[in-house]
Amino acid sequence: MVETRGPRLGLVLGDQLSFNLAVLQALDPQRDVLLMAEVDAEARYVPHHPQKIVLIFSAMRHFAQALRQRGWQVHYVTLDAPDNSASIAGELQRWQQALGATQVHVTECGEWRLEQALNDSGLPLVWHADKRFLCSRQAFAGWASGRANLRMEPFYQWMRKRSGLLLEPDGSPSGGAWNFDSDNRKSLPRGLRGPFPARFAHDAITLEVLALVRERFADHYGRVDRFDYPVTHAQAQSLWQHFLEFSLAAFGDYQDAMAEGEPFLFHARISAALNIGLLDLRQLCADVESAYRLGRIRLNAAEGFIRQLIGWREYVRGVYWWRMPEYADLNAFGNRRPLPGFYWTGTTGMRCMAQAIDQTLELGYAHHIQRLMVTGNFALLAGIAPQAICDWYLAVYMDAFDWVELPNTLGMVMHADGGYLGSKPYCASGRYIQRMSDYCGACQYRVEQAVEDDACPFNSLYWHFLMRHRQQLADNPRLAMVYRNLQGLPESRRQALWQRGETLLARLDAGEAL
Ligand code: FAD
Ligand code: DLZ
Ligand code: SF4
Repeated sequence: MVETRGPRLGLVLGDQLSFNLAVLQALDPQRDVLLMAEVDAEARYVPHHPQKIVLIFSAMRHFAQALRQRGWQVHYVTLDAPDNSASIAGELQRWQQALGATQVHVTECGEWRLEQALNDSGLPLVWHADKRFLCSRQAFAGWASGRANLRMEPFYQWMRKRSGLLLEPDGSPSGGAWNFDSDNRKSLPRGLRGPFPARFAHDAITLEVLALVRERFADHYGRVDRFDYPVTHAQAQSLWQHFLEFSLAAFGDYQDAMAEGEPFLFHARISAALNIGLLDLRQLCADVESAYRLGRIRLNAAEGFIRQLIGWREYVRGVYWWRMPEYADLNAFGNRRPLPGFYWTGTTGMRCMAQAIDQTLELGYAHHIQRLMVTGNFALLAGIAPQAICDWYLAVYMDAFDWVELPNTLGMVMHADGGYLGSKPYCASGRYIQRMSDYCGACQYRVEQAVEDDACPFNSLYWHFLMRHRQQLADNPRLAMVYRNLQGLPESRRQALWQRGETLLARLDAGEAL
Protein backbone atom coordinates (compact mmCIF):
# COMPACT_ATOMS: atom_id res chain seq x y z
CA MET A 1 0.00 0.00 0.00
CA VAL A 2 1.43 3.44 -0.95
CA GLU A 3 1.49 5.98 1.88
CA THR A 4 -1.00 8.85 1.61
CA ARG A 5 0.64 11.67 3.65
CA GLY A 6 0.92 15.00 1.83
CA PRO A 7 -1.15 16.03 -1.16
CA ARG A 8 -2.05 13.55 -3.82
CA LEU A 9 -1.35 14.62 -7.38
CA GLY A 10 -4.06 14.07 -10.03
CA LEU A 11 -3.43 14.17 -13.79
CA VAL A 12 -5.96 15.63 -16.21
CA LEU A 13 -5.00 14.97 -19.84
CA GLY A 14 -6.02 16.98 -22.86
CA ASP A 15 -8.77 14.48 -23.73
CA GLN A 16 -10.00 14.15 -20.14
CA LEU A 17 -11.75 17.49 -19.77
CA SER A 18 -14.85 16.18 -17.96
CA PHE A 19 -16.11 17.33 -14.58
CA ASN A 20 -17.08 13.72 -13.78
CA LEU A 21 -13.59 12.38 -14.63
CA ALA A 22 -12.66 9.46 -12.35
CA VAL A 23 -9.60 11.27 -10.95
CA LEU A 24 -11.73 14.26 -9.94
CA GLN A 25 -14.15 11.94 -8.19
CA ALA A 26 -11.36 10.16 -6.33
CA LEU A 27 -9.48 13.26 -5.11
CA ASP A 28 -10.35 16.04 -2.70
CA PRO A 29 -10.15 19.70 -3.79
CA GLN A 30 -9.43 20.76 -0.20
CA ARG A 31 -6.30 18.68 0.02
CA ASP A 32 -5.12 17.44 -3.37
CA VAL A 33 -3.54 19.07 -6.40
CA LEU A 34 -4.20 18.66 -10.12
CA LEU A 35 -1.70 18.83 -12.96
CA MET A 36 -2.43 19.80 -16.55
CA ALA A 37 0.46 20.16 -19.00
CA GLU A 38 0.87 21.21 -22.61
CA VAL A 39 3.80 19.14 -23.84
CA ASP A 40 5.70 18.76 -27.08
CA ALA A 41 5.65 14.95 -26.91
CA GLU A 42 1.84 14.90 -27.18
CA ALA A 43 1.69 17.65 -29.77
CA ARG A 44 4.28 16.04 -32.05
CA TYR A 45 4.00 12.24 -31.89
CA VAL A 46 2.25 12.65 -35.21
CA PRO A 47 2.09 16.02 -37.00
CA HIS A 48 -1.36 16.89 -35.61
CA HIS A 49 -3.49 19.30 -37.60
CA PRO A 50 -2.76 22.76 -36.12
CA GLN A 51 -6.49 23.24 -35.37
CA LYS A 52 -6.45 20.08 -33.28
CA ILE A 53 -3.62 21.48 -31.16
CA VAL A 54 -5.51 24.76 -30.81
CA LEU A 55 -8.60 22.85 -29.73
CA ILE A 56 -6.78 20.79 -27.11
CA PHE A 57 -4.73 23.64 -25.63
CA SER A 58 -7.59 26.13 -25.60
CA ALA A 59 -10.06 23.62 -24.13
CA MET A 60 -7.43 22.59 -21.53
CA ARG A 61 -6.87 26.21 -20.50
CA HIS A 62 -10.61 26.85 -20.23
CA PHE A 63 -11.08 23.67 -18.22
CA ALA A 64 -8.27 24.58 -15.81
CA GLN A 65 -10.01 27.91 -15.24
CA ALA A 66 -13.35 26.18 -14.59
CA LEU A 67 -11.73 23.72 -12.17
CA ARG A 68 -10.15 26.58 -10.22
CA GLN A 69 -13.55 28.25 -10.01
CA ARG A 70 -14.82 25.02 -8.48
CA GLY A 71 -12.16 25.18 -5.81
CA TRP A 72 -9.44 22.96 -7.24
CA GLN A 73 -5.77 23.83 -7.05
CA VAL A 74 -4.51 23.31 -10.61
CA HIS A 75 -0.89 23.50 -11.71
CA TYR A 76 -1.09 24.35 -15.40
CA VAL A 77 2.09 24.13 -17.49
CA THR A 78 1.94 26.00 -20.79
CA LEU A 79 3.92 24.77 -23.78
CA ASP A 80 6.33 27.72 -23.55
CA ALA A 81 6.89 27.48 -19.77
CA PRO A 82 10.69 27.59 -19.20
CA ASP A 83 10.92 24.37 -17.14
CA ASN A 84 8.52 22.33 -19.29
CA SER A 85 10.12 18.88 -19.61
CA ALA A 86 8.15 18.23 -22.84
CA SER A 87 6.44 14.97 -21.82
CA ILE A 88 3.54 13.99 -19.56
CA ALA A 89 5.67 11.53 -17.57
CA GLY A 90 8.40 14.18 -17.19
CA GLU A 91 5.93 16.76 -15.89
CA LEU A 92 4.39 14.29 -13.46
CA GLN A 93 7.84 13.41 -12.10
CA ARG A 94 8.79 17.08 -11.77
CA TRP A 95 5.59 18.04 -9.92
CA GLN A 96 5.43 14.93 -7.79
CA GLN A 97 8.86 15.74 -6.43
CA ALA A 98 8.18 19.47 -6.06
CA LEU A 99 4.97 18.84 -4.11
CA GLY A 100 6.16 15.78 -2.22
CA ALA A 101 3.08 13.92 -3.45
CA THR A 102 2.92 10.30 -2.30
CA GLN A 103 0.37 9.17 -4.86
CA VAL A 104 -0.21 10.11 -8.46
CA HIS A 105 -3.80 9.49 -9.56
CA VAL A 106 -4.48 8.88 -13.24
CA THR A 107 -7.56 7.99 -15.26
CA GLU A 108 -7.05 5.31 -17.94
CA CYS A 109 -5.44 6.92 -20.99
CA GLY A 110 -7.04 6.89 -24.40
CA GLU A 111 -3.83 5.66 -26.00
CA TRP A 112 -1.77 2.58 -25.22
CA ARG A 113 1.43 4.50 -26.02
CA LEU A 114 0.90 7.02 -23.22
CA GLU A 115 -0.41 4.52 -20.70
CA GLN A 116 2.72 2.45 -21.27
CA ALA A 117 4.99 5.49 -20.84
CA LEU A 118 3.30 6.31 -17.53
CA ASN A 119 3.54 2.72 -16.31
CA ASP A 120 7.26 2.77 -17.19
CA SER A 121 7.86 6.04 -15.33
CA GLY A 122 8.38 4.59 -11.86
CA LEU A 123 5.77 6.99 -10.42
CA PRO A 124 3.50 5.80 -7.56
CA LEU A 125 0.46 5.60 -9.84
CA VAL A 126 -3.11 4.90 -8.78
CA TRP A 127 -5.17 4.07 -11.85
CA HIS A 128 -8.91 4.71 -12.24
CA ALA A 129 -11.20 3.27 -14.89
CA ASP A 130 -12.55 5.81 -17.38
CA LYS A 131 -16.26 5.78 -16.56
CA ARG A 132 -17.15 8.15 -19.38
CA PHE A 133 -17.56 5.05 -21.55
CA LEU A 134 -20.51 2.69 -21.10
CA CYS A 135 -18.48 -0.48 -21.56
CA SER A 136 -15.42 -0.86 -19.34
CA ARG A 137 -12.30 -2.58 -20.64
CA GLN A 138 -13.08 -5.53 -18.35
CA ALA A 139 -16.70 -5.80 -19.51
CA PHE A 140 -15.56 -5.82 -23.14
CA ALA A 141 -12.95 -8.47 -22.39
CA GLY A 142 -15.72 -10.60 -20.86
CA TRP A 143 -17.84 -10.19 -23.98
CA ALA A 144 -14.98 -10.76 -26.44
CA SER A 145 -13.04 -13.60 -24.84
CA GLY A 146 -13.46 -16.90 -26.59
CA ARG A 147 -14.69 -15.31 -29.84
CA ALA A 148 -12.42 -15.92 -32.83
CA ASN A 149 -13.84 -12.92 -34.68
CA LEU A 150 -15.73 -10.00 -33.26
CA ARG A 151 -18.73 -8.36 -34.91
CA MET A 152 -20.29 -5.02 -34.09
CA GLU A 153 -23.92 -6.12 -34.43
CA PRO A 154 -24.07 -8.64 -31.55
CA PHE A 155 -22.00 -6.26 -29.41
CA TYR A 156 -24.45 -3.47 -30.20
CA GLN A 157 -27.49 -5.57 -29.29
CA TRP A 158 -25.78 -6.50 -26.03
CA MET A 159 -25.13 -2.80 -25.37
CA ARG A 160 -28.74 -1.88 -26.13
CA LYS A 161 -29.91 -4.43 -23.59
CA ARG A 162 -27.35 -3.33 -21.00
CA SER A 163 -28.11 0.36 -21.45
CA GLY A 164 -31.87 0.06 -21.86
CA LEU A 165 -31.74 2.52 -24.77
CA LEU A 166 -34.57 2.27 -27.34
CA LEU A 167 -36.09 -0.74 -25.61
CA GLU A 168 -39.77 -1.38 -25.03
CA PRO A 169 -41.03 -2.39 -21.57
CA ASP A 170 -40.95 -6.08 -22.55
CA GLY A 171 -37.24 -5.76 -23.45
CA SER A 172 -37.78 -5.88 -27.22
CA PRO A 173 -36.13 -3.27 -29.46
CA SER A 174 -38.27 -0.23 -30.32
CA GLY A 175 -39.79 -0.61 -33.77
CA GLY A 176 -39.36 -4.39 -33.68
CA ALA A 177 -35.77 -4.45 -35.03
CA TRP A 178 -32.35 -3.64 -33.63
CA ASN A 179 -31.00 -1.94 -36.72
CA PHE A 180 -32.61 0.31 -39.35
CA ASP A 181 -29.46 0.88 -41.38
CA SER A 182 -31.12 -0.15 -44.62
CA ASP A 183 -33.27 3.04 -44.36
CA ASN A 184 -30.13 5.16 -44.02
CA ARG A 185 -28.55 4.95 -47.44
CA LYS A 186 -30.42 7.60 -49.40
CA SER A 187 -28.54 9.77 -51.84
CA LEU A 188 -29.05 13.49 -51.45
CA PRO A 189 -31.93 15.00 -53.46
CA ARG A 190 -30.64 17.67 -55.85
CA GLY A 191 -30.50 21.09 -54.16
CA LEU A 192 -30.84 19.84 -50.58
CA ARG A 193 -28.15 21.45 -48.39
CA GLY A 194 -27.09 20.89 -44.81
CA PRO A 195 -27.89 23.59 -42.23
CA PHE A 196 -25.53 26.50 -41.63
CA PRO A 197 -22.90 25.08 -39.23
CA ALA A 198 -22.58 26.26 -35.64
CA ARG A 199 -19.37 28.29 -35.31
CA PHE A 200 -17.68 29.62 -32.20
CA ALA A 201 -15.77 32.91 -32.00
CA HIS A 202 -12.28 33.18 -30.52
CA ASP A 203 -11.96 34.61 -27.01
CA ALA A 204 -8.71 35.90 -25.47
CA ILE A 205 -7.57 32.39 -24.46
CA THR A 206 -8.12 30.95 -27.92
CA LEU A 207 -6.42 33.94 -29.56
CA GLU A 208 -3.36 33.39 -27.38
CA VAL A 209 -3.27 29.70 -28.26
CA LEU A 210 -3.73 30.45 -31.96
CA ALA A 211 -0.64 32.69 -31.84
CA LEU A 212 1.35 29.98 -30.04
CA VAL A 213 0.34 27.28 -32.52
CA ARG A 214 1.04 29.49 -35.53
CA GLU A 215 4.52 30.13 -34.20
CA ARG A 216 5.40 26.60 -33.01
CA PHE A 217 3.61 24.29 -35.44
CA ALA A 218 3.98 26.06 -38.77
CA ASP A 219 5.50 22.82 -40.14
CA HIS A 220 2.28 20.79 -39.59
CA TYR A 221 -0.17 20.29 -42.46
CA GLY A 222 -3.56 21.98 -42.23
CA ARG A 223 -4.87 25.53 -42.05
CA VAL A 224 -5.15 27.05 -38.62
CA ASP A 225 -7.27 30.15 -39.32
CA ARG A 226 -10.59 28.42 -39.95
CA PHE A 227 -10.71 27.21 -36.33
CA ASP A 228 -14.29 27.54 -35.04
CA TYR A 229 -14.70 24.59 -32.64
CA PRO A 230 -16.30 24.72 -29.18
CA VAL A 231 -13.67 24.95 -26.44
CA THR A 232 -15.91 24.96 -23.33
CA HIS A 233 -18.68 22.72 -22.06
CA ALA A 234 -21.24 25.47 -22.65
CA GLN A 235 -20.16 25.91 -26.27
CA ALA A 236 -20.18 22.16 -26.83
CA GLN A 237 -23.76 22.10 -25.55
CA SER A 238 -24.68 24.79 -28.10
CA LEU A 239 -23.15 22.69 -30.86
CA TRP A 240 -25.17 19.72 -29.67
CA GLN A 241 -28.43 21.71 -29.44
CA HIS A 242 -27.77 23.00 -32.96
CA PHE A 243 -27.54 19.41 -34.18
CA LEU A 244 -30.71 18.35 -32.33
CA GLU A 245 -32.62 21.27 -33.79
CA PHE A 246 -31.39 21.37 -37.37
CA SER A 247 -29.82 18.04 -38.36
CA LEU A 248 -30.87 15.04 -36.32
CA ALA A 249 -34.19 14.51 -38.13
CA ALA A 250 -32.37 14.09 -41.46
CA PHE A 251 -29.28 12.37 -40.01
CA GLY A 252 -30.42 8.82 -40.73
CA ASP A 253 -31.70 9.36 -44.24
CA TYR A 254 -28.56 11.06 -45.58
CA GLN A 255 -25.94 9.49 -43.31
CA ASP A 256 -24.07 8.00 -46.28
CA ALA A 257 -24.48 10.88 -48.74
CA MET A 258 -21.65 13.13 -49.95
CA ALA A 259 -21.89 16.42 -51.82
CA GLU A 260 -19.64 19.05 -53.41
CA GLY A 261 -18.85 21.88 -50.99
CA GLU A 262 -20.92 20.27 -48.20
CA PRO A 263 -18.45 19.08 -45.60
CA PHE A 264 -20.94 18.42 -42.81
CA LEU A 265 -24.37 17.78 -44.37
CA PHE A 266 -26.51 16.45 -41.48
CA HIS A 267 -23.65 15.08 -39.39
CA ALA A 268 -23.26 16.26 -35.81
CA ARG A 269 -19.60 17.30 -35.90
CA ILE A 270 -19.46 16.50 -32.20
CA SER A 271 -16.76 13.80 -32.21
CA ALA A 272 -13.91 16.12 -31.20
CA ALA A 273 -15.88 17.67 -28.33
CA LEU A 274 -17.06 14.25 -27.20
CA ASN A 275 -13.64 12.63 -27.38
CA ILE A 276 -11.94 15.32 -25.30
CA GLY A 277 -14.66 15.28 -22.65
CA LEU A 278 -16.71 18.40 -23.40
CA LEU A 279 -19.83 16.32 -24.07
CA ASP A 280 -21.25 13.44 -22.11
CA LEU A 281 -22.17 10.26 -23.96
CA ARG A 282 -25.06 9.37 -21.65
CA GLN A 283 -26.68 12.77 -22.10
CA LEU A 284 -26.37 12.57 -25.90
CA CYS A 285 -28.06 9.17 -26.00
CA ALA A 286 -30.82 10.28 -23.60
CA ASP A 287 -31.50 13.42 -25.67
CA VAL A 288 -31.75 11.43 -28.91
CA GLU A 289 -34.03 8.84 -27.35
CA SER A 290 -36.34 11.51 -25.93
CA ALA A 291 -36.48 13.32 -29.31
CA TYR A 292 -37.77 10.01 -30.71
CA ARG A 293 -40.20 9.34 -27.85
CA LEU A 294 -41.60 12.87 -28.24
CA GLY A 295 -42.22 12.20 -31.92
CA ARG A 296 -39.72 14.82 -33.15
CA ILE A 297 -37.63 12.37 -35.15
CA ARG A 298 -38.15 9.02 -36.80
CA LEU A 299 -36.74 5.81 -35.44
CA ASN A 300 -34.17 5.36 -38.22
CA ALA A 301 -32.53 8.66 -37.21
CA ALA A 302 -32.59 7.88 -33.48
CA GLU A 303 -31.44 4.29 -33.83
CA GLY A 304 -28.80 5.21 -36.43
CA PHE A 305 -27.29 7.84 -34.17
CA ILE A 306 -27.40 5.78 -30.98
CA ARG A 307 -25.81 2.86 -32.86
CA GLN A 308 -22.83 5.06 -33.75
CA LEU A 309 -22.35 6.02 -30.12
CA ILE A 310 -23.01 2.86 -28.11
CA GLY A 311 -22.31 0.48 -30.97
CA TRP A 312 -19.40 1.57 -33.13
CA ARG A 313 -17.71 3.97 -30.74
CA GLU A 314 -17.72 1.62 -27.75
CA TYR A 315 -16.95 -1.36 -29.99
CA VAL A 316 -13.78 0.12 -31.48
CA ARG A 317 -12.58 1.20 -28.04
CA GLY A 318 -13.18 -2.30 -26.75
CA VAL A 319 -11.30 -3.90 -29.65
CA TYR A 320 -8.41 -1.47 -29.17
CA TRP A 321 -7.80 -2.29 -25.50
CA TRP A 322 -8.53 -5.97 -26.00
CA ARG A 323 -5.96 -6.38 -28.80
CA MET A 324 -3.27 -3.76 -28.14
CA PRO A 325 -0.34 -3.56 -28.50
CA GLU A 326 0.00 -6.23 -31.23
CA TYR A 327 -3.07 -4.91 -33.09
CA ALA A 328 -1.16 -1.84 -34.30
CA ASP A 329 1.32 -3.95 -36.28
CA LEU A 330 -1.14 -6.18 -38.14
CA ASN A 331 -0.86 -6.17 -41.91
CA ALA A 332 -2.88 -9.09 -43.26
CA PHE A 333 -2.41 -8.10 -46.93
CA GLY A 334 1.30 -7.37 -46.47
CA ASN A 335 0.87 -3.85 -47.87
CA ARG A 336 4.05 -1.77 -48.14
CA ARG A 337 3.25 1.16 -50.45
CA PRO A 338 4.02 4.60 -48.93
CA LEU A 339 1.22 7.12 -48.56
CA PRO A 340 0.97 9.21 -51.76
CA GLY A 341 2.00 12.83 -51.24
CA PHE A 342 -1.41 14.11 -52.36
CA TYR A 343 -2.94 12.97 -49.06
CA TRP A 344 -1.10 15.94 -47.53
CA THR A 345 -1.92 18.48 -50.23
CA GLY A 346 -5.17 17.50 -51.93
CA THR A 347 -3.44 17.91 -55.30
CA THR A 348 -5.11 15.16 -57.31
CA GLY A 349 -7.41 15.05 -60.29
CA MET A 350 -9.72 12.62 -58.49
CA ARG A 351 -12.48 14.99 -57.50
CA CYS A 352 -13.79 12.88 -54.61
CA MET A 353 -10.32 12.61 -53.10
CA ALA A 354 -9.56 16.30 -53.61
CA GLN A 355 -12.84 17.30 -51.93
CA ALA A 356 -12.30 15.02 -48.94
CA ILE A 357 -8.64 16.00 -48.49
CA ASP A 358 -9.15 19.74 -49.07
CA GLN A 359 -11.87 19.96 -46.46
CA THR A 360 -9.73 17.88 -44.10
CA LEU A 361 -6.85 20.35 -44.43
CA GLU A 362 -9.20 23.29 -44.07
CA LEU A 363 -11.44 22.02 -41.27
CA GLY A 364 -9.82 18.94 -39.72
CA TYR A 365 -13.07 17.18 -40.58
CA ALA A 366 -14.51 14.72 -43.05
CA HIS A 367 -17.58 12.67 -42.32
CA HIS A 368 -17.62 8.93 -41.94
CA ILE A 369 -18.38 7.95 -45.54
CA GLN A 370 -15.70 10.26 -46.88
CA ARG A 371 -13.17 8.63 -44.52
CA LEU A 372 -14.37 5.11 -45.20
CA MET A 373 -15.36 5.07 -48.86
CA VAL A 374 -13.15 7.77 -50.40
CA THR A 375 -9.76 8.29 -48.71
CA GLY A 376 -9.94 4.93 -46.91
CA ASN A 377 -11.19 2.98 -49.91
CA PHE A 378 -8.43 4.43 -52.09
CA ALA A 379 -5.75 3.46 -49.54
CA LEU A 380 -7.15 -0.07 -49.39
CA LEU A 381 -7.34 -0.49 -53.17
CA ALA A 382 -3.90 1.05 -53.67
CA GLY A 383 -2.27 -1.21 -51.06
CA ILE A 384 -0.96 1.55 -48.82
CA ALA A 385 0.99 0.37 -45.76
CA PRO A 386 -1.55 0.30 -42.90
CA GLN A 387 0.72 2.11 -40.45
CA ALA A 388 1.23 4.97 -42.94
CA ILE A 389 -2.47 5.54 -43.53
CA CYS A 390 -3.21 5.16 -39.80
CA ASP A 391 -0.70 7.88 -38.99
CA TRP A 392 -2.34 10.13 -41.55
CA TYR A 393 -5.81 9.72 -40.02
CA LEU A 394 -4.37 10.22 -36.55
CA ALA A 395 -2.73 13.47 -37.61
CA VAL A 396 -5.35 15.19 -39.72
CA TYR A 397 -8.67 14.85 -37.87
CA MET A 398 -9.78 16.97 -34.93
CA ASP A 399 -11.33 13.93 -33.27
CA ALA A 400 -8.43 11.52 -33.82
CA PHE A 401 -7.08 9.49 -30.91
CA ASP A 402 -5.46 6.12 -31.30
CA TRP A 403 -8.21 4.18 -29.48
CA VAL A 404 -10.82 5.22 -32.05
CA GLU A 405 -8.74 5.94 -35.14
CA LEU A 406 -6.71 2.71 -35.18
CA PRO A 407 -9.52 0.10 -35.24
CA ASN A 408 -11.46 2.21 -37.73
CA THR A 409 -8.50 2.55 -40.08
CA LEU A 410 -6.48 -0.61 -39.60
CA GLY A 411 -9.50 -2.84 -39.03
CA MET A 412 -12.52 -1.40 -40.78
CA VAL A 413 -10.85 0.35 -43.73
CA MET A 414 -7.67 -1.62 -44.39
CA HIS A 415 -8.87 -5.07 -43.25
CA ALA A 416 -5.32 -5.43 -41.96
CA ASP A 417 -6.55 -7.50 -39.01
CA GLY A 418 -7.65 -10.18 -41.47
CA GLY A 419 -11.35 -9.71 -40.68
CA TYR A 420 -11.19 -9.74 -36.88
CA LEU A 421 -13.30 -6.57 -36.52
CA GLY A 422 -15.32 -6.58 -39.73
CA SER A 423 -16.65 -9.35 -41.93
CA LYS A 424 -15.42 -7.96 -45.24
CA PRO A 425 -13.28 -5.16 -46.63
CA TYR A 426 -15.29 -2.05 -47.56
CA CYS A 427 -13.79 -2.07 -51.07
CA ALA A 428 -15.82 -0.28 -53.72
CA SER A 429 -15.47 0.95 -57.28
CA GLY A 430 -16.23 4.46 -58.50
CA ARG A 431 -19.85 3.46 -58.96
CA TYR A 432 -20.47 3.58 -55.23
CA ILE A 433 -19.03 7.10 -55.02
CA GLN A 434 -21.08 8.12 -58.03
CA ARG A 435 -24.28 6.79 -56.43
CA MET A 436 -23.70 8.48 -53.08
CA SER A 437 -22.31 11.84 -54.27
CA ASP A 438 -22.26 14.45 -57.00
CA TYR A 439 -18.45 14.44 -57.23
CA CYS A 440 -18.08 12.51 -60.45
CA GLY A 441 -19.76 15.13 -62.62
CA ALA A 442 -16.93 17.59 -61.90
CA CYS A 443 -14.11 15.03 -62.16
CA GLN A 444 -11.44 14.85 -64.86
CA TYR A 445 -11.88 11.05 -64.81
CA ARG A 446 -14.87 9.21 -66.25
CA VAL A 447 -16.64 7.07 -63.74
CA GLU A 448 -18.30 4.84 -66.34
CA GLN A 449 -14.89 3.86 -67.75
CA ALA A 450 -12.44 1.40 -66.22
CA VAL A 451 -9.49 0.78 -68.52
CA GLU A 452 -9.13 3.89 -70.70
CA ASP A 453 -6.53 6.59 -69.94
CA ASP A 454 -9.18 8.86 -68.46
CA ALA A 455 -11.04 6.08 -66.64
CA CYS A 456 -11.87 6.49 -62.95
CA PRO A 457 -8.89 5.05 -61.00
CA PHE A 458 -11.18 3.47 -58.41
CA ASN A 459 -12.62 1.10 -61.04
CA SER A 460 -9.53 -0.78 -62.18
CA LEU A 461 -7.94 -0.57 -58.73
CA TYR A 462 -11.06 -2.23 -57.32
CA TRP A 463 -10.73 -5.23 -59.63
CA HIS A 464 -6.96 -5.26 -59.23
CA PHE A 465 -7.43 -5.45 -55.44
CA LEU A 466 -9.85 -8.37 -55.78
CA MET A 467 -7.56 -10.21 -58.21
CA ARG A 468 -4.38 -9.72 -56.17
CA HIS A 469 -6.05 -10.88 -52.93
CA ARG A 470 -8.13 -13.65 -54.45
CA GLN A 471 -6.56 -16.28 -52.23
CA GLN A 472 -7.48 -14.48 -49.01
CA LEU A 473 -10.89 -13.18 -50.05
CA ALA A 474 -12.53 -15.48 -52.57
CA ASP A 475 -13.95 -17.77 -49.87
CA ASN A 476 -15.61 -14.89 -48.02
CA PRO A 477 -19.37 -15.47 -48.51
CA ARG A 478 -20.00 -11.71 -48.56
CA LEU A 479 -17.72 -11.40 -51.60
CA ALA A 480 -18.98 -14.48 -53.42
CA MET A 481 -21.12 -12.53 -55.86
CA VAL A 482 -18.32 -10.08 -56.64
CA TYR A 483 -15.92 -12.94 -57.41
CA ARG A 484 -18.59 -14.57 -59.60
CA ASN A 485 -18.86 -11.28 -61.51
CA LEU A 486 -15.11 -11.17 -61.92
CA GLN A 487 -15.07 -14.75 -63.12
CA GLY A 488 -17.83 -13.92 -65.61
CA LEU A 489 -15.70 -11.25 -67.34
CA PRO A 490 -13.86 -12.22 -70.54
CA GLU A 491 -10.19 -12.97 -69.93
CA SER A 492 -9.18 -10.02 -72.13
CA ARG A 493 -11.21 -7.68 -69.93
CA ARG A 494 -9.65 -9.05 -66.78
CA GLN A 495 -6.22 -8.55 -68.29
CA ALA A 496 -7.02 -4.99 -69.32
CA LEU A 497 -8.29 -4.19 -65.80
CA TRP A 498 -5.16 -5.72 -64.28
CA GLN A 499 -2.95 -3.77 -66.67
CA ARG A 500 -4.65 -0.44 -65.99
CA GLY A 501 -4.37 -1.13 -62.24
CA GLU A 502 -0.67 -1.92 -62.64
CA THR A 503 -0.13 1.32 -64.57
CA LEU A 504 -1.84 3.39 -61.87
CA LEU A 505 0.12 1.72 -59.06
CA ALA A 506 3.37 2.24 -60.98
CA ARG A 507 2.50 5.92 -61.31
CA LEU A 508 1.95 6.11 -57.55
CA ASP A 509 5.29 4.38 -56.98
CA ALA A 510 6.94 6.96 -59.22
CA GLY A 511 5.54 9.69 -56.94
CA GLU A 512 2.96 10.91 -59.44
CA ALA A 513 -0.35 12.34 -58.27
CA LEU A 514 -3.26 10.65 -60.03
P1 FAD B 1 -21.72 11.70 -36.94
O1 FAD B 1 -21.77 11.08 -38.28
O2 FAD B 1 -22.67 12.80 -36.66
O3 FAD B 1 -21.85 10.53 -35.87
C1 FAD B 1 -22.12 10.77 -34.50
C2 FAD B 1 -21.07 10.22 -33.60
O4 FAD B 1 -21.00 8.82 -33.68
C3 FAD B 1 -19.66 10.68 -33.89
O5 FAD B 1 -19.42 11.95 -33.35
C4 FAD B 1 -18.83 9.61 -33.21
O6 FAD B 1 -18.63 9.90 -31.85
C5 FAD B 1 -19.69 8.37 -33.34
N1 FAD B 1 -19.21 7.50 -34.42
C6 FAD B 1 -19.74 7.35 -35.65
N2 FAD B 1 -19.09 6.39 -36.33
C7 FAD B 1 -18.10 5.96 -35.52
C8 FAD B 1 -17.07 5.00 -35.67
N3 FAD B 1 -16.94 4.27 -36.78
N4 FAD B 1 -16.21 4.85 -34.66
C9 FAD B 1 -16.33 5.58 -33.53
N5 FAD B 1 -17.27 6.50 -33.34
C10 FAD B 1 -18.16 6.68 -34.32
N6 FAD B 1 -14.01 8.89 -35.14
C11 FAD B 1 -13.39 9.54 -34.14
O7 FAD B 1 -14.05 10.03 -33.22
N7 FAD B 1 -12.04 9.65 -34.12
C12 FAD B 1 -11.26 9.14 -35.10
O8 FAD B 1 -10.05 9.24 -35.04
C13 FAD B 1 -11.89 8.47 -36.17
N8 FAD B 1 -11.16 7.94 -37.19
C14 FAD B 1 -11.79 7.32 -38.21
C15 FAD B 1 -11.01 6.80 -39.25
C16 FAD B 1 -11.61 6.16 -40.30
C17 FAD B 1 -10.77 5.57 -41.39
C18 FAD B 1 -13.02 6.01 -40.33
C19 FAD B 1 -13.68 5.29 -41.45
C20 FAD B 1 -13.79 6.53 -39.31
C21 FAD B 1 -13.20 7.18 -38.24
N9 FAD B 1 -13.95 7.73 -37.18
C22 FAD B 1 -13.31 8.37 -36.16
C23 FAD B 1 -15.41 7.53 -37.13
C24 FAD B 1 -16.26 8.63 -37.78
O9 FAD B 1 -15.83 8.86 -39.08
C25 FAD B 1 -16.25 9.92 -36.96
O10 FAD B 1 -16.57 9.66 -35.62
C26 FAD B 1 -17.27 10.92 -37.50
O11 FAD B 1 -17.00 11.18 -38.85
C27 FAD B 1 -17.23 12.19 -36.69
O12 FAD B 1 -18.06 13.17 -37.22
P2 FAD B 1 -19.47 13.55 -36.58
O13 FAD B 1 -19.29 13.92 -35.15
O14 FAD B 1 -20.08 14.57 -37.47
O15 FAD B 1 -20.20 12.16 -36.64
C1 DLZ C 1 -3.66 15.43 -28.49
C2 DLZ C 1 -2.98 16.15 -27.37
C3 DLZ C 1 -2.13 17.20 -27.66
C4 DLZ C 1 -1.96 17.73 -29.04
N1 DLZ C 1 -1.47 17.83 -26.68
C5 DLZ C 1 -1.65 17.45 -25.39
C6 DLZ C 1 -0.95 18.06 -24.34
O1 DLZ C 1 -0.11 18.94 -24.55
N2 DLZ C 1 -1.20 17.67 -23.09
C7 DLZ C 1 -2.08 16.68 -22.80
O2 DLZ C 1 -2.30 16.38 -21.63
N3 DLZ C 1 -2.72 16.05 -23.80
C8 DLZ C 1 -2.53 16.41 -25.06
N4 DLZ C 1 -3.17 15.76 -26.07
C9 DLZ C 1 -4.01 14.61 -25.72
C10 DLZ C 1 -3.14 13.37 -25.45
O3 DLZ C 1 -2.38 13.08 -26.61
C11 DLZ C 1 -4.04 12.20 -25.04
O4 DLZ C 1 -4.39 12.37 -23.71
C12 DLZ C 1 -3.37 10.89 -25.23
O5 DLZ C 1 -3.16 10.65 -26.58
C13 DLZ C 1 -4.19 9.77 -24.62
O6 DLZ C 1 -5.42 9.67 -25.20
FE1 SF4 D 1 -13.87 9.85 -57.72
FE2 SF4 D 1 -13.83 8.30 -59.89
FE3 SF4 D 1 -15.93 9.85 -59.41
FE4 SF4 D 1 -13.61 10.94 -60.12
S1 SF4 D 1 -14.89 9.61 -61.37
S2 SF4 D 1 -14.96 11.63 -58.48
S3 SF4 D 1 -12.16 9.57 -59.15
S4 SF4 D 1 -15.22 8.14 -58.16
